[in-house]
Amino acid sequence: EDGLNGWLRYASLPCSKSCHSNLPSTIVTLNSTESSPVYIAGTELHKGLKGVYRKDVRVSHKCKTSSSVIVGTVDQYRKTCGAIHSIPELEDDGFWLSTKGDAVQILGQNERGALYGTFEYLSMISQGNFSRVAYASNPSQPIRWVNQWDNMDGSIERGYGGPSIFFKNGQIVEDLTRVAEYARLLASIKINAVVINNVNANATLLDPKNIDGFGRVADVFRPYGIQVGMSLNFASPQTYGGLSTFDPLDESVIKWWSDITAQIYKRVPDMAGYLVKADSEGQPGPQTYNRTLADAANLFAKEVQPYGGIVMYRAFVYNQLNESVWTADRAKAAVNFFKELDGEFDDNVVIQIKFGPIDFQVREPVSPLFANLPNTNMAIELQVTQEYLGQQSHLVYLPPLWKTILDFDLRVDHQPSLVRDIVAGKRFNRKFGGSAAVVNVGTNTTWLGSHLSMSNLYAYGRLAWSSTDDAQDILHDWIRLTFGLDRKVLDTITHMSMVSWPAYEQYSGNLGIQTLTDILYTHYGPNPASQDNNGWGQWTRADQASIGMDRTVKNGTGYSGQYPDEIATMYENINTTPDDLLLWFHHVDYTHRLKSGKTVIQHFYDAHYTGAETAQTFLTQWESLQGKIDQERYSHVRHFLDYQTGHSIVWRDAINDFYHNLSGIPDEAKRVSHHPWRIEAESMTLDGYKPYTVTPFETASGSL
Ligand code: BDP
Repeated sequence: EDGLNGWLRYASLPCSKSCHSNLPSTIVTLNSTESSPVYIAGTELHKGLKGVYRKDVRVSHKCKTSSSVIVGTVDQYRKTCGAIHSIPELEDDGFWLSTKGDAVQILGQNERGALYGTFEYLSMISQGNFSRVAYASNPSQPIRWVNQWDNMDGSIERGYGGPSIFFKNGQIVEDLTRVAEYARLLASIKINAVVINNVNANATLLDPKNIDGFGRVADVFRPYGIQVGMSLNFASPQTYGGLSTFDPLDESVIKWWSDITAQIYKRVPDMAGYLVKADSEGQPGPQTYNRTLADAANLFAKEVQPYGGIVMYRAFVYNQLNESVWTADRAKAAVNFFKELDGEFDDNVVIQIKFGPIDFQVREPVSPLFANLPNTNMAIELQVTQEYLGQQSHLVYLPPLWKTILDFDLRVDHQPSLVRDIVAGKRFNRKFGGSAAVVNVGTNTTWLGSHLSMSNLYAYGRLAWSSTDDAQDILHDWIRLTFGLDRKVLDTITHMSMVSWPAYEQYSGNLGIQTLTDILYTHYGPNPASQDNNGWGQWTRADQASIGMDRTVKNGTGYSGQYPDEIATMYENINTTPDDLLLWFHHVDYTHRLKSGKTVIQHFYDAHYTGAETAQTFLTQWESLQGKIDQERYSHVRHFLDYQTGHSIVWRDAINDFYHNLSGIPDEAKRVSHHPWRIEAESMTLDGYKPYTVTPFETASGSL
C-alpha cells in the first residue's frame, strides 16, 4: 500500500454472518446530478461497501426505506420519501445519521452535510462498528479551512511531500486527478475550503489563463463540498497590473481589485474568499502608504461581499526587528497592530491568528490576540506540516499540543473564555470563526512525506468539526482506518504517537525556550546559537550565566501585560508561571530551581536525555509490528523512525553541549560532553575523499 488512500482504504472486514445482516441491499442517493455532493456520496458508499463487505451494492435514485442506505438532504428526503419524524434542527453543514441494521439514513442540512454523514457512516463500518446509532452532528465552527503554501513553479514552501499537486511551471497543472483525491480526503474530515496558493503570493495567478486554471481546480473540489480560496499579493495592482501605486485607498487600485474580483467570481461563482499576508516578512502591505490593516482588509472585504466571500486577514504581521533593543519583542507585534483596530473590520473579515505569538514553536503560550478582539471575527491558524517539528521525518502527533491552546481559558473579563469558544465565535457572539491549518500535501503518495504524519491532518479536520473531541480517541479511529483493527497495532501506534510531542519538546527545546532549530532558514535540526543575534526576534537571551526572555511588565518587554488580568498576573509572577513556559516569560540563572527542585540547566540535560531515549524506543516498537502491516508502509515508516533515533541523539548532544560550553556547569549525571566513542572527523585520514564545505557549517565537525 502506498498511502494514497490515506484513511479511506475501506479494507475488507473478516465478516461474520451478523455483520452481513447489516449490509443494505440498495444505496439510494437523492440527487442524480453527477457533480453534486450527494451523487459523490453515492459513489463513495458504493466503493466503501464494496471494500468492506466485498459486495457490489446497486445504486438507485428512488426512495426505498428498508434494507437501504439513503443519502440526501433533509429537503430532498421530504420531497422524495415523505415526512421525517423526530430529527433535531440541523445547522449549516450538519447531518443526521441513523443506523438500524441494514436501514441507514444519512440526511444533511445541505448536500455537504449529507456527504459528511456518509463518510462518518463509512468510517464506522470500516472499523467494524455496526452499533445502532441515531444522532445529529453539527460543526463547532463554520470556518474549517486548509491552506496550501504552493508556489506557481510547483515548489511548496515548508512542504515535505514532494512538489505541488496544483501548480507547475507557473500554471495550474493539466491533470487534476490528485486534486480530486485530495478533495475526497478533505471532505471526509469535513473541511469546507482550501486556499491553494502560498501566502507569499505570486500575482501571476491572476492572469486570465491561470484564473481559468483556478476555476478548473474549483470545479474538481465543488462536488466534494469544498470551496477554493486564493492568497493575494498586496502589491499586485502595481507589480502585475501596471498601476503606479497599490495604496488601498486609491480609486484606481480599488477599481483594479474590483475588476479582478469580478473576473475570478465569473469563473468561480462560489469562491470562498481571499487570504492576505501583508506587511510581514518583506511582503508588501498597507503600511507602505500609512494605511491601517483594517483599510487593507476592508478593501478586499467590500469586493468579495456581494459574492458571499470572506477575507481571511493574517495577524502574522511583523518585520525584522532590531536585536539591540532590549524591549523589542516580536511576540507583542500582533496585539500592537490589531488591538486598536478592533471593531473596524467589516463583517466578512476574519483575522487568522497563529496559535502562539511567535511561529508554530514546539510550545508557546496562547496568542494574546484572541483575548483582544471581542468585536472582530477570528480564526486560529495551526500547522499540520511540521515546519519546526521535525519536518515529517520525526514522529510528532500534534493534537495534544493543539489541545493546550484550544482548551486554554483566557478569562476575558473574568469570564470563562476558552480559545476554542472564542474562535468558534461563541464567546463574543461573532458570525464567523473557525480554523485554518497549513497542510502542504504534495505529489508524494504519502501526501505529507510520511505515513504517520497523516494522523495530524486527520485529527485537524476532526477537531475543526468538534473541538472537544479527545486527541487519543481521534488517533484510535485514524489508526484503525489506516492500519486495520489489530489490537497490538492500535496500542503500539497509540503509545508512540501520544508520547511523541512531549519527547520532541524534551530533546528540542523545553521550559518554553522554543524549538532550538536553525532559525535563519531551514527551521530544521539543532542550532541554539542562531536563536540570538538574529533579526527575526526569536530570541532566547542565553548568556554564560542565564537564559530566557523576560517578558514581564515589571522588568521585561511587557508582553505578559497583553493578557487579561488573571492570566497576566499568572505569567508576571515567576512562582505562578508553569515550568513549561518559564523561559518564555522569565530570564533566570541556569541555577534557578524549578518547581520540581531541579535547576534549569540540570533539567535541560535530563530532559534531552529522556526525550531522546523515548524517541529511540519508537523503532523497536514499530519493529514489533512487522508482519501486521503491509511491507511497503512498514518499511517506509521504519526508515523514518530509524532516522529519528539517530537524529534525536544529534539533538540531545548538540543542545546539551552548547549549554554546557556556554554555562560551564557540569551535568550531575556526568553524561554531557562526554563522548567516549566519538571519532572526530579531523582525526581520520582522508583516503579518496575531497574536503567539502558543508552548509550550514554547524552540521559539520570542526569547520569542514
Ligand atoms: C514561517 C515560515 C515562512 C512563512 C511564514 C508565514 O517559515 O515560510 O512564510 O511563517 O506564516 O513560519 O507567513
